[in-house]
Amino acid sequence: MKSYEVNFDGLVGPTHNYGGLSYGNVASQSNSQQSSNPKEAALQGLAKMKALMDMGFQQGVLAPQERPDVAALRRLGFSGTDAQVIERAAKEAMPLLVASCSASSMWVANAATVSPSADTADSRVHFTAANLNCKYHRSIEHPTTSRVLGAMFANQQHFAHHAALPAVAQFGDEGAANHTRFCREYGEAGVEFFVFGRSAFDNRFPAPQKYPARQTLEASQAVARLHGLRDEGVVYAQQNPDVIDQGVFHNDVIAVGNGEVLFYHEDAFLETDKMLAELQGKLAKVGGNFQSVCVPRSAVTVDDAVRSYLFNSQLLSRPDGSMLLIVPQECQANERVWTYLQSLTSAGGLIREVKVFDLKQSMQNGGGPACLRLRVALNETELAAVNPGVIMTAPLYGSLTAWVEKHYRDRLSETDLTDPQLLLECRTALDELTQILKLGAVYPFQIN
Ligand code: SUG
Repeated sequence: MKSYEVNFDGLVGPTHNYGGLSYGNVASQSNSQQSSNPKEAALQGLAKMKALMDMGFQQGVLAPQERPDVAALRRLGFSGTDAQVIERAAKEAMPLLVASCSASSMWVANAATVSPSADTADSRVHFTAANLNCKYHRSIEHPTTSRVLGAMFANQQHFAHHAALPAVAQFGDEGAANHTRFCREYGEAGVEFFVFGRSAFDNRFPAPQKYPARQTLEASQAVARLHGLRDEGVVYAQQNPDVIDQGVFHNDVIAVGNGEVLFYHEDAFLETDKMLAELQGKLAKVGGNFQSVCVPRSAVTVDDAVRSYLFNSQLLSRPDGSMLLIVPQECQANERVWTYLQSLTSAGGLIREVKVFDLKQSMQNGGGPACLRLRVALNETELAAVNPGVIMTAPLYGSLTAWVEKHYRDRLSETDLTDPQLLLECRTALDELTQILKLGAVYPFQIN
């Protein structure tokens, strides 16, 4: 049976803004307070989805969330009508209002961890929503994420959904951004690679000194257990704490994998040789030939990687077996990174082509091409069981573009977030979106 890697991209929400909310994420910190352009952000994301679809890849779309999250503000003690809740939060606790307005659910690589059916004990595709509890503005995403994923992958015969892990730092889980899967064919058993930043219970693992390590070993292990993965099909590795302290807040900022290939920076991991040997050995047991492409620090520094998002790229398999790398424009702007990419593609290795996308609106918050997509490997039967409303087609691209043009503002500053009208605009837009994507009622305002 045929199998595919389907990229579900997060549609940027109408409140996309630069809140400076993510300590440890250099771009989020340095662009704080700038005004944003939500319309441009959403159109840039849609253009990437359309381009990948046009290149013949399977492409889906994941809906944004209701913001400002008035229910979250109510849980923090703000009361009255929705407009009063927003006005009171604006007056008394602006940082909480900003957090409740974040469109951060667009970075769907953090929405969940997904294990394909070929890896799991019950042969279903498993999803665990990420608790994202390192940052308040992200910790409020998972209830709606679970409902949206439930509406997209609604067939219980093929899809199993797990609630987010307990919402404490010891189980900090950032989803697929710290998870990669190696395999020969997408429909065959593979090796799932979990990268953690620290251990919550075992102090033999070093931790970063400056910035938070968002993913714990214990969270990754819990996800592997929930998904029913075999020990032989799992490899855990620790991210180098020094690179976390240089702004590598997720593993997908310093490494990307696909098929049998891991593309990574020399400084990405601890005990790299041991890790590579384990990946090689375990993939060989399921018939795969693990290959790695290491980018030396002499060619590209960690700082270059953080600024350009070279590794936050999409590594895609083409029908002839070669690979294509989807990178953000910032890679072209960095001379060392661009020189490296030229030599990589001309070397005649596996990665033959680089395609550049303008994702500046998302990049300014630390979200590149890979952050914007959640990969779900599906066989033909499973793909047919996905809600067809969320699979990208030319007409859907047209509808979504028109929807963005109709509902989104082209400028948003912090003061605009205090305007209760923004909530109404967002709800009107999302109500229409659930009809376009055939999701049913998934948002708090549609349910309560
Ligand atoms: O969690 N930025 C996100 C970026 C997530 C990128 N995802 C992956 N690497 N997979 C984060 O730090 C910034 C929001 C703001 O500052 O307004 C933010 O949440």
